[in-house]
Amino acid sequence: MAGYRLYWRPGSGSMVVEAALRLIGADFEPIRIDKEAALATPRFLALNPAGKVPVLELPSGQVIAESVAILLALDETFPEARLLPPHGSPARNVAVQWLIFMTANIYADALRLYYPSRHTDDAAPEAAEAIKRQAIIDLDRDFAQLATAIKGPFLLGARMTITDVYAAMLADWHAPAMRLPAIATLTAQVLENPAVAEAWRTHEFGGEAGTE
Ligand SMILES: N[C@@H](CCC(=O)N[C@@H](CS)C(=O)NCC(=O)O)C(=O)O
Repeated sequence: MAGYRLYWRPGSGSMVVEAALRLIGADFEPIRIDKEAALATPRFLALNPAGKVPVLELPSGQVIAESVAILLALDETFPEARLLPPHGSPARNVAVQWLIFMTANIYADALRLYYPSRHTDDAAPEAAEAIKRQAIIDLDRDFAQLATAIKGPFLLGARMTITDVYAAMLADWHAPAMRLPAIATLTAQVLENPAVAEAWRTHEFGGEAGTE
C-alpha cells in the first residue's frame, strides 16, 4: 500500500480525517462506504469492532479508529503540518482539551440525536423523542461552552488547527450552533482553507446530510 487508506461515509466524522490528510498533503486512498450494513460485516468489524467510521489504515498496516486518536496519530507523524500546536506548548493543551471535549460531549450528543433508539430500551416513539429533545438541549449547552473558549476567529486566535475543523464539522450537524457568532465565524474561516473545503465537499457537508 502506497499511503494511507481512509474508510469514510458521506456526512460522517471521517470528514475531519480527510481534511487532516489533505492539510498534511499525505497520499491516501479513500474507501467509501455507502451502505450502513457494510459497517457490520466481519471484514469491517475486523478493522473496527465498533462498526464505525472513521477508520484509518496507516502505511505500516496499523489500523486506527476514533477520530481524535487518528488526528493525534497524524499530528505525531507530521508535526511540521501543524495540525496542532507544538508539543509542550500551552496552546496544544487547550487544543487537545477541546478536541476531547467535543468528541466526548458534542459528537456523543449528536449521535443521541441521530440514533435515539440506541439510547433507550423503550420501543415507544415517545421514548426516542425524549432522547432527541435532551440531545438538543445538551448540544446547545455544549456548543455554548465551546463558543466561550474561542478567541476568534479560531479557537486559539489567528491560526487554524484541526480542532477548528472538528468544531465546524460538528456545527454542520447541528444548525442552531451557527446562531452563535463565534461558531459561525470559525466555520466560515475554516472553509476558506482549500484543503478543508475539498474534504467538506467530498463528504457532502453543508446540506441536509447530518451524520447519516
Ligand atoms: N467516537 C467515534 C464515533 C464514530 C461514529 O459514531 N461514527 C458514525 C458516523 S459519524 C458511524 O460510523 N455510525 C455508524 C453506526 O453507528 O452504525 C469517533 O470519534 O470516531
